[in-house]
Amino acid sequence: PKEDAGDPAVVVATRPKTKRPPLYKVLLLNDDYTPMEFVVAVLERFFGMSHAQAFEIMLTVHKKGLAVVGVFSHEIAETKVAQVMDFARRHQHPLQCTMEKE
Ligand code: NFA
Repeated sequence: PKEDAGDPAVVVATRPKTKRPPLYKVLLLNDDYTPMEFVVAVLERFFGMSHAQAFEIMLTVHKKGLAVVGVFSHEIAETKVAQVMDFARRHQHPLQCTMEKE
């Protein structure tokens, strides 16, 4: 059988690898204590949502337990999570925000 190991006559076709970076979903989790208006404010402030959009997503989190609030590069997702967690902590609300690889 013909082998290509080191055979200078064999050329293997290659394609340039355009490896896209992995994306991360940022998730907001429901809890019993964080006020609805606070969650809406978070979604407006850190995720650029309109008030109507933010209210809709807040209700989804409230009813379903969680929702994806955005998809970002690893660095941006980490920043969003840190911003939300810090903002919630400063206001003494137990709101949780996490990220997971898409
Ligand atoms: N469940 C909270 C309440 O009834 C509202 C909430 C929504 C909290 C979304 C966290 C996330 N006050």
